[in-house]
Amino acid sequence: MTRVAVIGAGPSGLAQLRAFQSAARKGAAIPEVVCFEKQSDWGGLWNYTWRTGLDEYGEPVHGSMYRYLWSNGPKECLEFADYSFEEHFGKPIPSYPPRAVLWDYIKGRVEKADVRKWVRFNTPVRMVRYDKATRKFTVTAHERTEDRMYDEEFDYVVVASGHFSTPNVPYFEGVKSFNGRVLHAHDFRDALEFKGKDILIVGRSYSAEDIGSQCWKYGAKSVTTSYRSKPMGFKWPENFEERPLLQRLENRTAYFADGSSKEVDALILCTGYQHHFPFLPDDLRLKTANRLWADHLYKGVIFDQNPQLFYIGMQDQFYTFNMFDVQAWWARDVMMGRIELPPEAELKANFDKWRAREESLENAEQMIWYQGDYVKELLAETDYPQFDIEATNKTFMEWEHHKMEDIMGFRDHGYRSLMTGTMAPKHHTRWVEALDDSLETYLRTEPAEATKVA
Ligand code: FAD
Ligand code: NA7
Repeated sequence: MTRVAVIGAGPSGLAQLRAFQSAARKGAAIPEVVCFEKQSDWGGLWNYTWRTGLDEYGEPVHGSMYRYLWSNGPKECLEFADYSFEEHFGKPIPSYPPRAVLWDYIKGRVEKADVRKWVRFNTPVRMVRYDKATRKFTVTAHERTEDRMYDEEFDYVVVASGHFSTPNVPYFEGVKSFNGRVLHAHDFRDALEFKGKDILIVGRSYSAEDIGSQCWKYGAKSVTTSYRSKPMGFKWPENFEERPLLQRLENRTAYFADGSSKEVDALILCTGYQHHFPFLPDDLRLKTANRLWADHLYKGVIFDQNPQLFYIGMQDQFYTFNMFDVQAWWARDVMMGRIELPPEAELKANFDKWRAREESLENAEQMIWYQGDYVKELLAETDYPQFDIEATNKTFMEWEHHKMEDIMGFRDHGYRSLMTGTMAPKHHTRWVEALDDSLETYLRTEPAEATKVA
């Protein structure tokens, strides 16, 4: 029997499990699927952990998510086409759910699909090898609760281990003797730690924007962000500012490229992540920067040096959950022989076309249409439920517009579901005032006393 190994049970790996289960439900004979997950539960980054550094088994902690995180884009743009928010929650909910609500939604679909039995938890993959003669992979896995390592053979491997977990940590002069706290976004957990403090953030992307906004919301005295390329350019509140790149630190003073300086209590490096696959040898390992068209992936999914190896969710992301789904459905159909791969030259030409267009992109709007078009290309080739990509793009445009209008208020907006047509209700509490991010509080239709935690 054909065997498929899926590495990781985050949104990407779960998309792969659901893709196979959906084919089975429609009567197809599917391969045996084994999913290896190093954490004790599924959901990937959405499964919050308080741990940082190493976990209880000495493994690097995967989680980069923090408390009070609310979706940074409208839920309408990531909604599964085969499992709506309304189906899961039994009612329409507002557009920017906190982490726990999204985790619940992700879990709901795979619980319904009954695929937990395919997942081996607490089991990091240590190594994958490919044998050219047998055309099989050997996966070495480590079951941590019994501390047992074993090998198994597979015909296909799907890498869905995420790429926002291993931090990129640049060096800044003087950081060794800085007299405050220094951390990377990966280890950030609770904004209340920075209440009353002057914080400095390096970076200008999602983590910088969101961790900065969080710290501000939870009472930081001031937030200074420092950019390498260009400012984020939002209309920040009074005690929130952007400065050019940090040059050096001396005791508690930070010096910037424009010659200015500021006393700060903490330095949070929001400097991105590395695609890091310590369990893959040279001939199977994806090496790419975080970009919309990743290197070495035909159709954004198949490894260019081995068509039995797939990578899901390795792009930089505007689209997330439903893009992973479309990729997983597509990969499934290749593995099941439903999609016949075109000759290599054609795949290469397709790759070059997307790469050339990627290199011409100038702004977020173009990037969103680009990723939308990519999703559309794969969607047309599978039986994943069709959904309106143009309308999704337009929702992203509204989101961008709302952010430019009011960076601390954009999450108060609601959007129409592209899957059910229902308009999202307004949340009972403005985001800046909603300090309790629990699922129970979010799903209430009225504000409650419990919205105050600090
Ligand atoms: P992950 O969620 O990272 O899951 C990968 C899984 O693989 C994990 O469970 C991990 O334990 C497992 N794994 C890793 N290595 C191994 C191994 N060797 N063996 C076995 N298992 C392994 N997206 C949005 O749409 N909206 C948001 O608001 C949003 N906010 C974000 C906030 C933060 C701080 C970060 C870091 C990302 C955010 N994202 C957001 C993007 C996020 O990447 C996706 O939503 C999604 O989690 C990606 O899914 P994934 O399955 O590809 O990766
Ligand atoms: P991103 O989106 O990869 O952004 C990384 C940021 O780090 C970006 O602004 C970079 O600056 C900056 N960076 C990287 N190296 C340096 C150095 N050496 N000096 C200064 N600045 C640097 O990562 P994020 O963590 O923000 O977002 C990842 C995901 O988490 C995302 O999908 C969200 O949904 C949540 P640049 O822009 O190149 O000038």
